[in-house]
Amino acid sequence: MKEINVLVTGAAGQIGYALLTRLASGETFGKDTRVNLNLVEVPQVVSKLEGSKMELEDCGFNTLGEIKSFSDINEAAGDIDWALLVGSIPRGITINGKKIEERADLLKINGGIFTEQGKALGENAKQNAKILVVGNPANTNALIGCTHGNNSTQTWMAMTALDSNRAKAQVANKCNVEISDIKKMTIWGNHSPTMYPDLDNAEINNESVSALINDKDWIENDFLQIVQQRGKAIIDARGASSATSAANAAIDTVKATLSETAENDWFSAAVMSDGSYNVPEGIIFGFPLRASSSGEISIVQNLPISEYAQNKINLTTQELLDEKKDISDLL
Ligand code: NAX
Repeated sequence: MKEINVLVTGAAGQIGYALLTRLASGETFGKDTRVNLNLVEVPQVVSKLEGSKMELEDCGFNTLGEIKSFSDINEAAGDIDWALLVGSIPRGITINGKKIEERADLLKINGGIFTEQGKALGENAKQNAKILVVGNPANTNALIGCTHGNNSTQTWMAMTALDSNRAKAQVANKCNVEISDIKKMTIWGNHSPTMYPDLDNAEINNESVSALINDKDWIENDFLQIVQQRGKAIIDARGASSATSAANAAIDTVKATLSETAENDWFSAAVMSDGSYNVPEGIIFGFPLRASSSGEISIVQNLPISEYAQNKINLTTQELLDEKKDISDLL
């Protein structure tokens, strides 16, 4: 059997719980690949990982390799092929008697975590490691991690696949088609309510989804609002944030990079901007992406962008530039 080493931070959290079985079952990396898991948690919680380990063993997956628990990212990062950085400090938590509500405070606290994680992965993970940041604020956390990783052969991404899947679900409902009929969904920008899900360039049977729907009001109001606010709607209904769907999106992102992207499709994730589509370099931005057979990721070029879409892209760009300014001392 082949072997792959996967690191998951926040492994005892709710997304971590939903994620681990799907990483280990053979579904993600294939039935011929044994998955070694390095699970990382804060020291107060790390003992809970013993329970996750027992459950994984009890699943009886042939593909489950060695499971190790860590509270030190430097020890955990050795020889890692894939890192899923899920752990972060949520808005609303009280630290040293202060409730963390402001975006700037949240960015700074998480920035500290991602500085350390970036350094550890840059120095100790494999040279071709891929790193997916799920923990919010995901794009800016990834920017901090990537900067401190300082390793040009590793690939950092922030997750927008959940937004892409949410957009596809709404379109499938509206157009009465299967999810798999919907191709080329792009989430431009930040994983936040300013993200822009692009239906002009998404396709069903090679036809533009926005042309097919032909209902500007639904696209610009109902659809956009539902997708951008879906995370909040789930918190309101469930009393907890998205977990199964977030774990599923992380798995989708990993799988999307493991083989060459189909000619008639692409996938969504945020990567370091190289100036494509006039997005300033040096921010982690949601783009349409393709993977090559050797696992290299590139930004799909030359898509038409309407004036309406450009305005939305400008808004989400500005938000990421503002976030970058808030953490400039950490870069
Ligand atoms: P939980 O609070 O259930 O779990 C987070 C876990 O991370 C906790 O067990 C905590 O101890 C751990 N943790 C905190 N700091 C850590 C560190 N420095 N090293 C290792 N572990 C650490 O949250 P959960 O619902 O699992 O969500 C995790 C993150 O995903 C949150 O930041 C959340 O906002 C974010 N999300 C991102 C999404 C995306 O699409 N990018 C969607 C879902 C989710 O909201």
